Amino acid sequence: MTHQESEPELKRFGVSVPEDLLRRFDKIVKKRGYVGRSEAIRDAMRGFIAQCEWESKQEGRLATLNIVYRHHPRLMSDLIKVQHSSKAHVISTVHVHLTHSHCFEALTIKGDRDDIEKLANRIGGLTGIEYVRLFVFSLPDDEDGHEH
Ligand code: NI
Repeated sequence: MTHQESEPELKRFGVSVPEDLLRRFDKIVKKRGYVGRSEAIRDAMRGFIAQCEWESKQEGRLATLNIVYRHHPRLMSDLIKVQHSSKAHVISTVHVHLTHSHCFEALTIKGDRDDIEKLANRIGGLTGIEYVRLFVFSLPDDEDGHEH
């Protein structure tokens, strides 16, 4: 019986890279103690693939949106309206009264990527918002809560 993690068949391929890039790569290969370039390239490819797959995934996204604004009753009411009408869910809000006139908020948002981006853009477009920064994470499949 072979173990499921038995050696997969290896394919060889040629790669052309600038000398400087190879030199910098080799330095890291040595520093990190890889057996050789091949092992380091396999590792880099796995990381690259995982990143690309996560980036293209639409569902199960978690994001933080940081905003700074000059508080005003009109803006406060707009902020609430926009959040209530969004398909993405704001699951927590941390509010900090920054100065006499300014507030900082960190919103944690869950939803599909497009819905999160739409919400961030709508908030960013409100009059009185002075700073917006969105950071989107991907959730690993096993923590998605549902399967497809
Ligand atoms: Ni405030």
